[in-house]
Amino acid sequence: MTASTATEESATAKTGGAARPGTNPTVASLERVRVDASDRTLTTNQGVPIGDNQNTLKAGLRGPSLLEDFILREKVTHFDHERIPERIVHARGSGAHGYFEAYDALTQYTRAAPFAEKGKITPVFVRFSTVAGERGSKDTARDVRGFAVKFYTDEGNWDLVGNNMPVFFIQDAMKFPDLVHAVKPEPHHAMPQAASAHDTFWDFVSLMPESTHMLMWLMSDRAIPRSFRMMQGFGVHTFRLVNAQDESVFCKFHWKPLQGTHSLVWDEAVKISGADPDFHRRDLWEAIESGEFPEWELGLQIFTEEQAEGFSFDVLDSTKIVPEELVPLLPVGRLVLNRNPDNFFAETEQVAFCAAHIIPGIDFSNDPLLAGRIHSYVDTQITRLGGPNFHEIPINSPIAPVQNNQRDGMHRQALHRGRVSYEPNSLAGGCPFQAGTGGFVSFPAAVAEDKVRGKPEKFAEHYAQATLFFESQTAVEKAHIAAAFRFELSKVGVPAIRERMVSSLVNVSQELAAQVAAGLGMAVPAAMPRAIADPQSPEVTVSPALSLMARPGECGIRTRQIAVLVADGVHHVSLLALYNTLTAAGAVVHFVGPRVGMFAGASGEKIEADKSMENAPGFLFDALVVPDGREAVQALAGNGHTMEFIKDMFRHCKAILALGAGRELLEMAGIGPMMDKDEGILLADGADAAQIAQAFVNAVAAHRHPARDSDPPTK
Ligand code: HDE
Repeated sequence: MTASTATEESATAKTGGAARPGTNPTVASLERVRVDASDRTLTTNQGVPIGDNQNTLKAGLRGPSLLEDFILREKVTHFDHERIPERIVHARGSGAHGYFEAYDALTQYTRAAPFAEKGKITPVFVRFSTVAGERGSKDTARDVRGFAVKFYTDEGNWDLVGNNMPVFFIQDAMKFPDLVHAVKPEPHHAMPQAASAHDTFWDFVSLMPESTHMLMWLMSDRAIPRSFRMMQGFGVHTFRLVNAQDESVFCKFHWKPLQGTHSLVWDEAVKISGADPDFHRRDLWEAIESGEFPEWELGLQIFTEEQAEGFSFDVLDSTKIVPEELVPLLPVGRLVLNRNPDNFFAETEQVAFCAAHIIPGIDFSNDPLLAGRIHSYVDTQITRLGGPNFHEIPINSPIAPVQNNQRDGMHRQALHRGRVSYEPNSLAGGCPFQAGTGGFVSFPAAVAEDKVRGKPEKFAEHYAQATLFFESQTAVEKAHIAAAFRFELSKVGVPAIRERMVSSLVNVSQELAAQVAAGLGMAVPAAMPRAIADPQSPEVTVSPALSLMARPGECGIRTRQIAVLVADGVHHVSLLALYNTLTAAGAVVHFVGPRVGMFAGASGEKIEADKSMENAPGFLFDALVVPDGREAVQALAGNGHTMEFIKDMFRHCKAILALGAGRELLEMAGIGPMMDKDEGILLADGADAAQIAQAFVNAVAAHRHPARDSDPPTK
């Protein structure tokens, strides 16, 4: 590889294909740190070639090991220090490279570089995460998901460090350590891992009515997404946009997935966490590897300070949304993730998102939760990444040139030349100069008040938007919320905590409180006293945008995982016809057998199972095909896994197609009585597989068939 092609390759790598070689100072540094194991001699960290990497240096073959073995000692010492502190929250995650493309210039509102002109491309790195679990925990825990985007803009790095829910538990950063201590494993026995279903969490939130709105989101199916690729993202806080004329508007950021918004159901999430704890991480990785690049549309809610003053809620309160019916979304661009990291540790683990990283054209609001974040992120990286120079780690280094007089510190990479490291100076011709109004200038929002600790009045209204959320859900979603409260509170050991929480829910919805109370075998308590007696009436009382099921998006079946059961004697021809239609529609079809490997079709054809019912249980798939072929059906009927496989598919409301004799397996699984009533169950003769294929595609595209949900509110 020549020097110039090496540079070009790594430029493309860093930017997901969008960089212009030669304009990116990080490219050279990346090239220096990127290591390709092929074709190289094994060396020590000092570059000394190693002759023997198998044996310790000893005094004789059976003699004692020698202290002078610097090769062994360097290797083991480095190994001893391979782990760094994990993130205190959001420890478990997955990242990918990509780009953001602006639909149009947004200069009317902001001078921020990514929105400067139509079609502008800005490289990004995105990390998705769970919040409470440790690094080695599971993906499908009930939890908030982080959705953090680092834009490598021409004017420096902008980090939009958001979540998949638009509100938060608390209104003020002062309460964040308390919240995190409450949700993390209880300190005396360090349990439970990656779960909010325990006493300390519910003790805290039931004493903090401001968290009620967020609890509704957390107990909804949004907390168990089907995929990182199928969840929304939100900036949560109100931000400011500032244009070149120094005019400012308020703004909320929304990411909408083009893959649709889909979730798991609880029983499925629990089972997946055992069979594949890496379910979401694998899904993201495999989609990108196969060229199915996930996309999101960025939408902005833009409103003026004057408008905000008239709202029934305070836009500085992160426990409140701005309903889309009040301020509609303005679509401004798209995010595409098109390259997996080369190295998980170097990139996904070492990436340092900071809520303080903003650029000219973006500014903070006075949200008191945001203020704490501006401090916290830089501070935590200093411990986590070992010092103040974490911005020099390649994944964190900006594309825009970095020039200032900060010097030294742990792990400094830059080689500053010359003797000037101060400003003003004459010895370096005054460089580097400050940019004046061309640089970042804080929006001059007026401040003239007494120093106080307290909250504005509208912050005291805690329930109107929790009610809005609940009332905007479909019946199935409401049932899932009630079931989630029931489950979580049933894990709480102290009855007074359960009761306090249900008394708070009475203020959200009598219907919800009654269902949760019934599920816990208790009477509905009196409503918790409210902090504010006569709040302003909300502008919006039902918002379809808050329901996942009301607006899942029309996304077909691309990347959907479909299990086709096989065994010796399977009717091969019908499966081939189906396979062709499903894969043409973008689905990923897996042949799943009693074991992996080759099976013989009814007419002797070979069919290979890439998965077995043992290594890939039914709940890992989005849909099921039960095959025709008498001998195969008998073999499957005799296998202990088959019934559970089918039952889980049915229980989780997924599309099922049974061909010919395969119908008997559905009957054996006890779903015979539902067969003719459920639009998610399709039956056809093996010979008619090609004809039914499109109907099956439509049934899979519906994601789920909740009419058969076993936990509706009315039963
Ligand atoms: Fe974070 N948060 N947070 N947070 N947060 C961290 O930073 C913090 C909050 C969010 O993929 C930490 O590098 C405080 C809201 C994401 O690396 C830490 C407060 C939102 C990520 C931290 C909040 C978030 C973090 C831990 C209240 C949604 C993962 C490790 C004042 C808008 C980023 C780290 C990644 C990570 C502090 C509240 C999102 C300790 C003090 C609200 C997505 O700095």
